[in-house]
Amino acid sequence: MMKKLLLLWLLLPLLASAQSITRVNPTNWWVGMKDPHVQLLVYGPRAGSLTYTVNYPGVTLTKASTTENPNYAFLDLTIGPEAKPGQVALVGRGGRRTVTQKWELRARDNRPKGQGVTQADLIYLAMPDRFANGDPKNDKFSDLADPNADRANPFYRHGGDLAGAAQRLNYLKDLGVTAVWFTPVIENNQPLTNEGGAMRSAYHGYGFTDHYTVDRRLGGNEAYRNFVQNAHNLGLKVVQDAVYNHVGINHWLVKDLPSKDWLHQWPTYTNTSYRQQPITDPHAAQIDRLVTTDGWFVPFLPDLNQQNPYVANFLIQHALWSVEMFGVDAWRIDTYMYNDQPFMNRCNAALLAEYPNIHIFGESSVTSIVDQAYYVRNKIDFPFKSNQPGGLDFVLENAMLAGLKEVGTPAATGWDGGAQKVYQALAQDAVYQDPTRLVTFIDNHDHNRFLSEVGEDVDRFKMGLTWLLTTRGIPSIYYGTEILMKNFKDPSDAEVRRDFPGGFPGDKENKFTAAGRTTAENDAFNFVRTLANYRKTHPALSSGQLMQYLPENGLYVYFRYDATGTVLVATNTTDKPAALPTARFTERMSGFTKAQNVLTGESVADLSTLQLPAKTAVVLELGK
Ligand SMILES: [Ca+2]
Ligand SMILES: [Ca+2]
Repeated sequence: MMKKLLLLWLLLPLLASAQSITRVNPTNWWVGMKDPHVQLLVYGPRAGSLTYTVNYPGVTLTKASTTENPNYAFLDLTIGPEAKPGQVALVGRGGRRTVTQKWELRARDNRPKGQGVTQADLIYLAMPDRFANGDPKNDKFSDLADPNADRANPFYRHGGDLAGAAQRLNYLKDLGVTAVWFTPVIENNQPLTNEGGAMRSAYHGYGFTDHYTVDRRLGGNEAYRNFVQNAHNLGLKVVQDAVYNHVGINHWLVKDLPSKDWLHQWPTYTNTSYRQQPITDPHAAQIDRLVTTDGWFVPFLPDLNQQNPYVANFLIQHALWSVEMFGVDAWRIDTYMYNDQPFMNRCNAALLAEYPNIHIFGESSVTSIVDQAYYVRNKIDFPFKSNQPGGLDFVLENAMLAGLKEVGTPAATGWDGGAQKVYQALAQDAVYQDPTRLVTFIDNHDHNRFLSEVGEDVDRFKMGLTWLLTTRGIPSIYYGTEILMKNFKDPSDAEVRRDFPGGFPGDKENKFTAAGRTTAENDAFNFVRTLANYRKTHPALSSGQLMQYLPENGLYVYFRYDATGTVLVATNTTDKPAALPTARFTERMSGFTKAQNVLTGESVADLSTLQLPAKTAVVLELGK
């Protein structure tokens, strides 16, 4: 017995240093992908010191590479057309030791995926932690870096999850929503971090710690797959929120970096300046560009070096894997302008090659048309040409909010006042290859809630929603806007990320039902529902052309039209009723003799003069 123990004691250091494989990313792949190549990131104690072979029909190991960290190997595989689904054995040999790791090749399923979103869609943005809690058992886990959940604390997790959201899909469908976009669902096993003097959880989801795991507090991979399937069954699409720019400081790759240049390293901590101009400025200094793109977003979100080819492959493959595994339809990209733009083009091209209909729209929080155009397919002679099909339209959001704040004031009739701001933003659409692919919005999880932005003025609120749901672009609304949720980001962004009332066990009010909403909330909900459902069935709004007329005297008129119909939107931004002769609009109105008010259902028998109530946008379907 003593001898055996002694032997074990002598062997222990050898066993501890034995090579092994503990992770392979991607965690699986598929046969029959258009691009037959995949690069496996293989991790484990001294996994990089093994010599690898793969003996599987149709699968070829074309290259094995290592980095300065002996715990990593990178295996380039080619999956030939003859390869069948099954368990591929990755065999690593080192001295007398042989390590075998199984890695799965699956058959592709024929469920819908990568369907894309167009102007025919209405996207609903929700934070899953704050929307609905379907499973209180997964609210918190004691083995995670942040073991807390507490709805009384605005900065902690509140327990919302994918099961809860799935239970509300019928609510969204009834509202007229056609696509759901969640803030990221991928694991954020981050500790509480000090932001602005308060300890905060990563409930927003923007600090990934394991790309291949959906956060178990949201229900994990299975719940996400189920959510997408349930959404598809109801005819709704799903948008995934992707983050390439950074990861969480607790990401397993960051804890044992494959190479120092996996991240952007600076002599001392360097934050991004958050400045947009150095990227497009032809006069910019190189250092200003570098700080914008390679500076860290915040100290606990390390900035990825996408010029490192292993990093690039890791991120691109994860994007493909996510669409194939979960069946998502569109791809929203966080902090688009802080990424390496040639990398972004490669990533977009890879997604579009595999899923030609998928829509990709990034977040570039900019204030000028030129800067916004830079990050999408454009017609400007920039030295770098983006291939991104869409983007979030921050410029139009700014214009709408600024214009709406002047509605009902003397400024509404000023030279650049009120609706002029919206008109002028849209008048510059010539810079885009296709402005209809921009995703439009009037609030989101990072901005003040829309109702508060417009001074809780319901007329302005309805006018803004009317513009959003009838002008060009793919509209998106932020959860709770339809039930008059309000607040400024004061004292913090938690104020615009409050729980949806009725989504959580024990809630006193349930605003998912008409009975649980106040009269005013039902009025807002029904307003959105009417327009959202109308645009679903009227191609003039969902795919028609836009023609806008120069606003005059605070009155702004535009048309959406195609061969099947014409919709007129006339906005009176002044505080007095107006009678607007229509002779000026003959180019679009000729031949039409009557109209139906889409919002009120009223018939309009005389189109020669439009009667426009104060502070109101009238939507008319023209008839002959
Ligand atoms: Ca939960
Ligand atoms: Ca960056």
